[in-house]
Amino acid sequence: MTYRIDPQFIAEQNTRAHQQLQSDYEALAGVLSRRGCDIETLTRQAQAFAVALPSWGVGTGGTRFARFPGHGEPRNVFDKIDDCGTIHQLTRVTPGVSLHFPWDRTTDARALREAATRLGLHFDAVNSNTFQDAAGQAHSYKFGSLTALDPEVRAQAVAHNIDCIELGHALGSKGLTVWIGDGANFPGQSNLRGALERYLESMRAIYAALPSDWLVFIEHKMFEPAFYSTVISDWGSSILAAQTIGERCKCLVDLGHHAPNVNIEQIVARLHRFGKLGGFHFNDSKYGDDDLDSGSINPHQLFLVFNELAEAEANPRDGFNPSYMIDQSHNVTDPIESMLSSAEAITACFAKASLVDRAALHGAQEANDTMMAFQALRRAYNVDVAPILAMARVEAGGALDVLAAYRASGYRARKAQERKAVGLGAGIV
Ligand code: LRH
Ligand code: MN
Repeated sequence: MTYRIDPQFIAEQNTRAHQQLQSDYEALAGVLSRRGCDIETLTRQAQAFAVALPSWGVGTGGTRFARFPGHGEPRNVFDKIDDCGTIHQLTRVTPGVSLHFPWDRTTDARALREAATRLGLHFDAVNSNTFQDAAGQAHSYKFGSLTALDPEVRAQAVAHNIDCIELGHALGSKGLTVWIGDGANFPGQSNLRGALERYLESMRAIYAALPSDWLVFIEHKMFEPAFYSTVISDWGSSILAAQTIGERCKCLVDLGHHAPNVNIEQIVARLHRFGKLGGFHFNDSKYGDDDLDSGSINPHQLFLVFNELAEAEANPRDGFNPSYMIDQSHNVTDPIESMLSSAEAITACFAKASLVDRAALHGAQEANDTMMAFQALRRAYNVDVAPILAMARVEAGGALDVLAAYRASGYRARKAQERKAVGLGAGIV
């Protein structure tokens, strides 16, 4: 029997700080009611919010230079699910897990699905992987996968994606995320037009295999591993491909996949306008695809993204149901602590965006009152919503202070006992 944090322990931890929370909550309720906002409504909304965890995020990540694994690293997908279950037990906002194949391949989908269900988890979109050569693979992806010149390589990559759909289907997932590293390192190396045509041909074959209630997400990325050109390098390539491939092909925005200072919230507004906003990989970055903790570098940008999502939800285009997922690499922190902190940062930006006085914002916009339009956003951004998020968690059986409860539980030390030193890495290397 693997160690789980005792719900009674969490309740005892909460009791110690509940009085302080109650008074902070009532004080905030007063501030918000003077603004015509009902704190109970916001607390319900925060409770209903959900963001999925990346299975690869509970293992220590690394770079091409090195990876420094921590104690109690997950050894396999069942350990990863256990850790995701602990994050959801404390936050109550991370019921979904996004798996990556072949990293999370299992021969017993039923057992995995049952293990997830026992932990109150379900499987969000699955991720294919044609950016690495798996053991025993017939053809290498050195010169591309879905866009490779060799039709056998393309067929192998398409077959892998269809395999991911079948495994995901057995696990109850309803989506496939396709990110490929295909591109070139030298001018002239790749025929830029031909590569896109091969991409569209391969994606059509994957789309044809999609169950009728599934979506496929195209994830664009400016560079890396290719350093001169990437086949699906930006939102423009992604939306045109998605429009060409089909109705249930949508665009996924990984916040770290853009050049520094790109206006990502405007990309969100554009993708939504054309009915192609499929989902997100939340993280943060300062330079490249750093996969740092969400909101750790530029929390205001994350808030502005959620502000556009609130606008989109208020103006739905054939339904508004984007998939929210975290995609981070935890190289120097306890991965569980990073995801606890990131889930809080993401939910906080969602709650702050719900606090924007949209009538005041739109009124100021239509009056070209620049300062008051900006202030409508800033007033919401400046609200410390921590009491709302803590109350939402406590009322849902989670932890008032997720990091304090996690550390006090000794979960990591217990897992270090249970999971004697492992060889294989569970995080991104
Ligand atoms: C590519 C990416 C993609 C995943 C990988 C782990 O940079 O964001 O979403 O497949 O990271
Ligand atoms: Mn990603």
